[in-house]
Amino acid sequence: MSLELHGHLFSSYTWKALIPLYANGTPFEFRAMATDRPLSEQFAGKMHPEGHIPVLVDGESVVVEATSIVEHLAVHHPGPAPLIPADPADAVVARMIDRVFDNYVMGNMQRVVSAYFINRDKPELGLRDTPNEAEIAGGRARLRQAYRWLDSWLGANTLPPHVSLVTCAAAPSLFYADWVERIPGDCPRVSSLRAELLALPPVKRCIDDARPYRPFFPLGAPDRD
Ligand SMILES: N[C@@H](CCC(=O)N[C@@H](CS)C(=O)NCC(=O)O)C(=O)O
Repeated sequence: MSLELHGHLFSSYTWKALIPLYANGTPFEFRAMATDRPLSEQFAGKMHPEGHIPVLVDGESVVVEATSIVEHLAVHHPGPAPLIPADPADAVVARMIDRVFDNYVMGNMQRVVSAYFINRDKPELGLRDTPNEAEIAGGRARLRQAYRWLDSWLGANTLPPHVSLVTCAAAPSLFYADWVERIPGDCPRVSSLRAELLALPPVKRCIDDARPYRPFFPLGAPDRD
């Protein structure tokens, strides 16, 4: 049965779906979205309720939402990477931390990036002459709040072994969030986690494949990572 992932190599949520595929050596075809026309006019955009990527097509099944793609892969294409912890109580914690990374790290990183676009739902329309400073300040403040919460949580809890749902959520969100608002020195556990994640082979592959697109990062990509 054929497996297709529709997305873009620079898209953080596409990485979230690529990481488990790479970690388990799952064969699939990557379908790159065109960036010069609305996503809503392309296959993946028509499949998702709000026209987002990634979208996984597994035979007759269309799976939207990156977390659900990871869950789908765990059930239908299992491999050596323990995507969802076997212990139900540990799985609940992994899902909770997945939500924290998506809602409060990825979400606030995207909030800042979106402040540079004319229309956040239509990135193909290009960048604003003047970014929305209130949105940038608000997103950055929330990121600092999320880093502090995570640092404290990591001090009292242990993450599941890599590569899990948490890895898939944490790697792209911390990768890009740190470009938007650097992880402060008083959050050493979050900094260490980011470094550890970036060194994992499936994450490194996402980072390297996305390198050619760095000039498109609206804030300017830093000269590191
Ligand atoms: N809740 C979605 C969010 C996906 C998302 O925000 N994708 C971004 C790319 S990283 C997107 O499609 N942006 C294009 C747009 O909003 O038109 C998920 O978890 O898959």
